[in-house]
Amino acid sequence: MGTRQDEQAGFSTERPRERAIVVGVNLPDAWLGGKGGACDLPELAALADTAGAEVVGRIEQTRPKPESATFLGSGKLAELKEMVVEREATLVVFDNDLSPAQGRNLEKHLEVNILDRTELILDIFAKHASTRQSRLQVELAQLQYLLPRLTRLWSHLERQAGGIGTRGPGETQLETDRRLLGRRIAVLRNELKEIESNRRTQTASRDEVFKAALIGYTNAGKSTLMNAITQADVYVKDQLFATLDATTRRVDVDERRRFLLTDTVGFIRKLPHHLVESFKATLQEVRDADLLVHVIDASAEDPAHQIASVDKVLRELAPKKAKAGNVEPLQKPMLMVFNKIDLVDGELFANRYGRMYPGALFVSGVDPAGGAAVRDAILDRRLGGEMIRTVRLPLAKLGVLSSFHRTQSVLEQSFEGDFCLATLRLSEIELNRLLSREGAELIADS
Ligand SMILES: Nc1nc2c(ncn2[C@@H]2O[C@H](COP(=O)(O)OP(=O)(O)OP(=O)(O)O)[C@@H](O)[C@H]2O)c(=O)[nH]1
Ligand SMILES: [Mg+2]
Repeated sequence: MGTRQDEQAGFSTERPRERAIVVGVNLPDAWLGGKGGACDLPELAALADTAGAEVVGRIEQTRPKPESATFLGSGKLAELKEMVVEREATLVVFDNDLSPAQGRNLEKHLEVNILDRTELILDIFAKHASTRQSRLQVELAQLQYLLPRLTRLWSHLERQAGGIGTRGPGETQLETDRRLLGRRIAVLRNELKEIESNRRTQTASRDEVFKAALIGYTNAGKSTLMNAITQADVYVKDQLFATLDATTRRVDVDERRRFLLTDTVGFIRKLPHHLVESFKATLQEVRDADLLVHVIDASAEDPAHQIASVDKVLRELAPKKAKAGNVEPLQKPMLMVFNKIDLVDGELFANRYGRMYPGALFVSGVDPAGGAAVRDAILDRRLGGEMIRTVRLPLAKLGVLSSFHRTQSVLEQSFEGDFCLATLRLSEIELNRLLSREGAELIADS
């Protein structure tokens, strides 16, 4: 694949595309403490396509648990082998994470490269990283992922140098041992720390300015909205993880109506943990934001599923102060923006999701009016201000909290006799409504 610079300059540096078969095993949700769940082959195919492969086949299986040696059962494995030969596949990609041994066994049996979802995503990140910071972050994530898998990597690279999944750390690391890898990891961490502290010094002066960050599932249209609102020239493309670096621009309507807007890396279902860890510096912009603008692709097959995936990544970003196992989302005001509304029946969609997400916007980022609506809503939030308050609510009124739950605005909740104590993120209007109409009582000191 050519780089984006090549692409923008009109060069073509394409090498023959790998021919990939995508494979997924649906497991019960609870398998291995929540690591199971249904697979998503259309999304995996989109990832493979973004990585530069041509998808030539799909295989899906439902099992109570994976086969320990080969993940797939023997019947499906035989079917896969046949498909590999028949369609001249050069690569098999699994939606599930494989253990090093499973990967090795599958490679031996199928005689093609095997990648799992994590490796594929890491590969796309490696290909899209264009700044020093994002390159270091990707390398760090790759090394951490590869460290326990070194033996498999050896055989993997002996067979095919330069294919998908072999980009990145490259041959030099191959010749090193674990100790050297460990040292490289430490060096990368230090360099990233330095970049981060420089960024902090540079942005310290921006501290009093209101900051909004565009977040959301990959390909939802964050960069499109960024460009519409700020006239920035951020890279927009119909592919996954087009954006890896945070871009911040000032929006200045007048003295009072001004804020900083940041566009950042997209999230995805099962975003590899190592990536979230290494991208903490980039994602610091999200943590620093006063307002999260959550962009959702209204034309996605299941927007609610994407919202849930984004919330899950946000929980990983939340400060670790809380008790173990705590799953609080990042405690920030959030503006929900359903984008690409031009691709769906807008009225029907807004009716349905407007009820679930009060205060949400329904826009099209490719229409200038869409950008203006989001900009004005950010300004409204900035000037209107949300607050965090604790209320005591009769149990019989618990239902009124459902809309707060849906927008991740219930920050804490506990029960006391016939009452519920809820710490909510809400506007003055919502608070007044709870107090005057729902029999809620404001708890002092909150
Ligand atoms: N029809 C339509 N297409 C849109 C809209 N907004 C964005 N797109 C298209 O959707 C694709 C993805 O847009 P991006 O702005 O790159 O999405 P992103 O959220 O920044 O994606 P990543 O950076 O890859 O995570 C592009 O092809 C856009 O042209 C919209 O409102 N309507
Ligand atoms: Mg983007």
